[in-house]
Order: sequence, then structure tokens, then C-alpha cells
Amino acid sequence: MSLSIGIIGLPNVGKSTLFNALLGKAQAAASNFPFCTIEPNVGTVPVPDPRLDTLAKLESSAQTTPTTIKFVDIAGLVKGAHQGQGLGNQFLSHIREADAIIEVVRLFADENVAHVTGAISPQDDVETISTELLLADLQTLDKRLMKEEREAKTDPKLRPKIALCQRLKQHLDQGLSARSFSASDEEKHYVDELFLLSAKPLLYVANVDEKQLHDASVLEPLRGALGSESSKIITINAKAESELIDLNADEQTEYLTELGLDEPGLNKVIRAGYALLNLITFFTTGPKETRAWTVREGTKAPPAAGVIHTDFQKGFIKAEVVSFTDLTSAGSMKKATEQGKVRSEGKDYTVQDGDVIYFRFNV
Ligand SMILES: Nc1nc2c(ncn2[C@@H]2O[C@H](COP(=O)(O)OP(=O)(O)OP(=O)(O)O)[C@@H](O)[C@H]2O)c(=O)[nH]1
Ligand SMILES: [Mg+2]
Repeated sequence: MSLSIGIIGLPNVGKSTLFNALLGKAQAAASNFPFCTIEPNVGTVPVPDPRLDTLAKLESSAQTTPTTIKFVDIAGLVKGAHQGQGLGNQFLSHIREADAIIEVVRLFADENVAHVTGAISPQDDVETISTELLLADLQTLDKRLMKEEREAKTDPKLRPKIALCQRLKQHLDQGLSARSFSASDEEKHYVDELFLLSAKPLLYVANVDEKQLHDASVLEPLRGALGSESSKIITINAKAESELIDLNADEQTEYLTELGLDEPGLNKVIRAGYALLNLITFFTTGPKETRAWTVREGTKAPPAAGVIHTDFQKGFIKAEVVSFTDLTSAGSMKKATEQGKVRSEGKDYTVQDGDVIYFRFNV
């Protein structure tokens, strides 16, 4: 499964710096000039999960394998991008391909790093980006409406779709995102097919400096601008996090302590990104390997087995399932089985986050 999160924002706000920090290597060029990134950089990042090591210890696994998530570092956008300003439409198509979005907002003060509008103003920056996404969506909707009105002349069944598009257009015209549009399940399905940018799950990363890192008040202007969406802000010092790359484990711990952090801020970003995509983790474990696997929330046992191997899904018989909590409190798979904590589940079972699963299948 290759679900991806696109990193967006104004030029020169630290998107590539964050991307490199996430990857733990300097894959993307990050420099102090706007539009440094043109072609998107793509990277796969392991999802940190302390449950992996706990399970591996329990089963004396030779190897542990985390699950992964894909990040795409996209070119910066400026006012007028929807009309082709800056890198314009090319950039918008890269956002369209992402399953969710992280928007980097610059809060850090550094007179050596140019801001495209000349002043640091998180409110204005957030407003610029959301306006561009909305205007691009309105263009998409207008094109769709024109096409459907033409086709409705011979196919009147399209009328309800046209009415829906018009309702959605009115909603966007008020400056509201497609994310907040209320629609029935059937209508939602249609809205999904429009691949609107403002419909994508969104998370804000406030890129702060060392001084701001532990001062929640610096977020106030951003919170004010985001209103009800302000719960989705993660604070990070992208530059410091990217400097961790070149340090050994001891030096990293020392640097994090200096920054007043108990783990890299990146872990927060990765976990939040994972949740943003509605993803959950299940585990397989044994002497050879303990491994984490990713599925969408609500996935049934056979397709979950299919993530491991298509044969597991085709020949699915049953899933032997124990929750991570039950397994760890029992202390071993043997004890968990004796205590009746290992359940036998069929094809209608919905996989839960933290399930440890052994799939039985026919070959
Ligand atoms: N002081 C400071 N500088 C930062 C921070 N994050 C990034 N920078 C600097 O800002 C400049 C731009 O960083 P990039 O990561 O290239 O920015 P970008 O958003 O990818 O820019 P484009 O690709 O041009 O859109 C670089 O010189 C970074 O070192 C930060 O947290 N603090
Ligand atoms: Mg960049």
C-alpha cells in the first residue's frame, strides 16, 4: 500500500528541511532561496512504534520490521498559483496525487532566511495557501459543471449531480473547504471522485525556532487563523531535527535533551500523519521476525492478510488474533492461548489497531 502525504506551504518555509529530517538523510535539496524544490521528492519513512520492540522481545524475534508511510516534498506555492503563478498548476497536480496534506507554516525568525512576502505572518500564509487550494477547486468544479451540463442535455440522470456540484460550489465560494461540506454517503462518493485539494485531510506543522519550541503562546496567531481546525497543529523545529541526521545515537539523545524533547518531534509528525490517513497497525510475530503492517481503519481480516501476501487473502481460512495488551499482560503467546485470549476470527472480522495476528490459509 502506498498511501502518501504531500508536504506543502509557501516557498522557503522549511518543507524540504522537514522532508530530509523525516527521511533521516539529505535527499532533497534544501537551500535559502524560494522555489528551490521544483520536482517533488518522494521518500518512505518507517513509522516509530514501541510495541514492535516489546513484541520482538517476547518472541525473541531475530528481526523487527516497522511499517512505512510515504512523504512527498512538493514545490512551494505563491498567490496566483491556481492561475499558473510561481510553479503554479504543476505544483497543484502533485498535491492532487497525495492522500493527505501536511502544510508547513513558518514561525521561526531568522533574518538570513528570506520570506516570500517579506514578513513572517502565519495568518496571512495560511490564508494564501487555503485560498489557492480553494480557487483551484473552484476551477475543477466549473470545468466539471460545464461538462455535465453539456451531457445532461442528452442524459437527464446527471441533473442531481449538477445540483450537488452547484451546492458544493456555493460552499467553496464562502471560503469554506470541501472538507467541511456536508453530504450524504452517496454524494460523498461523488465528491471524492472530484479529487478536490481542499477535501484532503490536512495537518499543520508550525516550523518554530529553539526559543519558540516551548512557548505555546507563539501559536496564538496561527490558532486564531485556523479557528476550529487549530487542533491540528504540530510544533517542530525542522532545522534542528534535520541536524540530528549527522549525529550518532548518543549525540542525538544529548541534542534532544538540549532542545527539551524526549523524542524527535518527527515522531509526532509521522504518527499524526498516520492517524490523518485513518491508518491502523497490526502485527505478525515469531522467532524469525516481528513486523508491523498497515491497513485502513475498518479493514476486514482477508484483505489485511492480503497486505502480507495475496495468497494469504485468496486462501484465507481464519485469523488467530490476540490484542497487543492481552498478549503482553499474559507474557507469552503460550500463556495467552492458555488463558483463552487468542481468538479465532473469520472473514467478517474487522482488524483492530494493535492486533497480533496469525493467518491460516490454503495454498
Ligand atoms: N532558522 C531556521 N531556518 C530554517 C528552518 N527550517 C528551514 N530553514 C532554512 O530555510 C531555508 C529554506 O528551507 P527549505 O527546506 O529549502 O524550504 P522549502 O520550503 O523546501 O523551500 P522551496 O523548496 O523553495 O519551496 C533553508 O536555508 C533552511 O536551512 C528553521 O526551523 N529555522
Ligand atoms: Mg523545498
